[in-house]
Amino acid sequence: MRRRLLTAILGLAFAGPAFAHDYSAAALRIDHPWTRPTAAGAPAAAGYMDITNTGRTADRLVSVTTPHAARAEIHQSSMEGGMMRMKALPQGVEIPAGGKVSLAPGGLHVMLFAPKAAVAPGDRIPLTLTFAKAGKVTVQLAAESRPPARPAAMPEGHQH
Ligand SMILES: [Cu+2]
Repeated sequence: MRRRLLTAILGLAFAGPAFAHDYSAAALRIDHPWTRPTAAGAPAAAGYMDITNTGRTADRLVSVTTPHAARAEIHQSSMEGGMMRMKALPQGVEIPAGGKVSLAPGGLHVMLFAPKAAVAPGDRIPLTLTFAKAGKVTVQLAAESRPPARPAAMPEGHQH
């Protein structure tokens, strides 16, 4: 009972949509994971964040899971012949020693297929990241309405 109350209070404290939030796992820091609001029945959504490795050895983001979607994958978007394309990265993404990897619109991202519910601004979606060395860390994607990085680029969620 007491635990439930504490959880509720913490939930309120972190409810602000623009609240900067970060997580750490071993030598890794994960800054401000976010996603865009999505309508009910949307085929896909994308998740973004910065991952910094403060350690002396490289790590690797090997997989992602979420109870919010039927399936989650690590993707890379790129321009090919003037078209935005994306592919899954089954080997994941290396996080170099002392380096930072940004998952951002138009580049690397987490793809969430068949989201199970609509997402409104301010909502939080749990996402578990599995790293080769740092292990598992569950972050909350904050739903924020942000303009696309490039006006000509379609949001990742609309390309599947
Ligand atoms: Cu994608």
